[in-house]
Amino acid sequence: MKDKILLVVDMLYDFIDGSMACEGAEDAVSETLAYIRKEKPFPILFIRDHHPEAHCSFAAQGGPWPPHCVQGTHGADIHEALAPYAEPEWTFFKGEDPAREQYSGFEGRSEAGQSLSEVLHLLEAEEVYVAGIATEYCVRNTAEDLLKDGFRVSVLSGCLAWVDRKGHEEALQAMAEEGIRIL
Ligand code: VGL
Ligand code: ZN
Repeated sequence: MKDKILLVVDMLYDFIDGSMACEGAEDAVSETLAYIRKEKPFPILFIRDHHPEAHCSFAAQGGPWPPHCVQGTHGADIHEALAPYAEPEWTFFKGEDPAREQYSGFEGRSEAGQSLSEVLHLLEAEEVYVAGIATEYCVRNTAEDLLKDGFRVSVLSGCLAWVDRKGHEEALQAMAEEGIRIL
């Protein structure tokens, strides 16, 4: 049987206990770790929000968010429980252009310059399991792009955290209607 491919979206300190701490984040990390130990997915791909200091999404530049996931800071790091699973060839950085908001992991690039779509096609992926933060933003945008790119998408609802609970529930509902499996 083919291995399960897991995509872990933005499980970074600023979204867990930092400037944009999301509701449910600690549980999302421990549930993701439990999923990894139980299901042994392979490979595990990671998305990392990775902003320059004066990014357009920050309030000082007129954006909606406090500064977060600034390149080179602790807040931009993957949670230490998950970091050992992150391989450079399967880690995609997004939000590096100071002038563009990028919620979808599809806009990210690995160190070697590959996109998530490129790597998933090379892996001959059919289905992708998704865990991450925040449900309403990066998780939803990434899951929708996966679906548009032809993959079956299963979102692990126990492995999510959110900015706003109502927004989280609405996003789950919308994804389900679009054909994304909510597990
Ligand atoms: C995200 C807000 C700002 C996300 C990233 O990854 O969901 N949300 N930057
Ligand atoms: Zn961001």
